[in-house]
Amino acid sequence: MDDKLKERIAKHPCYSEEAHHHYARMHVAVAPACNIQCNYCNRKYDCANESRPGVVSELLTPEEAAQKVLVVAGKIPQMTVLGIAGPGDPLANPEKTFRTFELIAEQAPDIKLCLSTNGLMLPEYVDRIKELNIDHVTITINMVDPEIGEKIYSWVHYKRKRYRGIEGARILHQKQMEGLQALKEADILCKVNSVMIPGINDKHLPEVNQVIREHGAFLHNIMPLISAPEHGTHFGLTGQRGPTPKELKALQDKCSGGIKLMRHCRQCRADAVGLLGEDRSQEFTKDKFMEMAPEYDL
Ligand code: CLF
Ligand code: SF4
Repeated sequence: MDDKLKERIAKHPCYSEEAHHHYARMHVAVAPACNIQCNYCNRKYDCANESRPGVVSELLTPEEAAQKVLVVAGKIPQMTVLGIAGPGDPLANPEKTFRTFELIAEQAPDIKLCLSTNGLMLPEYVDRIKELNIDHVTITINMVDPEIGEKIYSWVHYKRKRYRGIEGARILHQKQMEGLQALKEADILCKVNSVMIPGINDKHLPEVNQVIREHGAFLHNIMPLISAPEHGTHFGLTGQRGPTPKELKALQDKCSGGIKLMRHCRQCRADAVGLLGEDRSQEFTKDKFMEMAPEYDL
């Protein structure tokens, strides 16, 4: 890895395993809507692409979110990264997401901006992402074969139309690949998250690993499906199980020859605050952070 690249990831706790011991990230939950339906997600909870299923985050307006970031930055100096990862898909809520990033870039220019998306709308927004200096983007890619995709996604809502089954999976796949390519061309670092779903995409993920490597992804994070019947997801209700730690490790080992694999993901909440694995979100609920800094009036 060259020095310039090292510098770009040095303070990002997800992109650099080393950094996660010293630097913290926070998420702000500003993006409630979603444009696809993953079978492992229940919309009552946070986006399960980049978070722990079954968690409900406190939704904020962009102005409240910016205020929260300023308060947290004052209290946790190691907080170097602000991510938007839900509770729905950030790019299905472009106004709210980009307004939040703009406010933060104005008020706290040292904080790195990070975005996580299912990728459906990514090709439309790569220019905007570049303009705003968002240097880290995660796409959740669970398949590169729409026949597998149709078992993972029940529908995709694209340009005012809902597509079911393989048709929806095809559109999602195409947009994810275009988005990945566009990020590479714009020189934005891209991490890919994949949810490992035994019996559905577990044998297919080495191929996903290879394809994303060829398309220039920087890091691959294979996460286990967390499927509990009480979360009310399609997979939870149909008895789809998640992988055992041993199965997950075996798959990660199998994929470890190519691009770098992330193995320290903690499946955060859409309003996570603190070091990875540390949950300080309850210290900064809306009531609390509003009181901590009434002088910030955006
Ligand atoms: Fe957040 Fe995601 Fe950015 Fe990190 S989380 S938007 S890349 S700042 Fe990190 Fe959390 Fe794992 Fe995500 S540990 S769930 S990989
Ligand atoms: Fe749920 Fe996220 Fe999938 Fe949307 S992209 S259905 S919020 S897991």
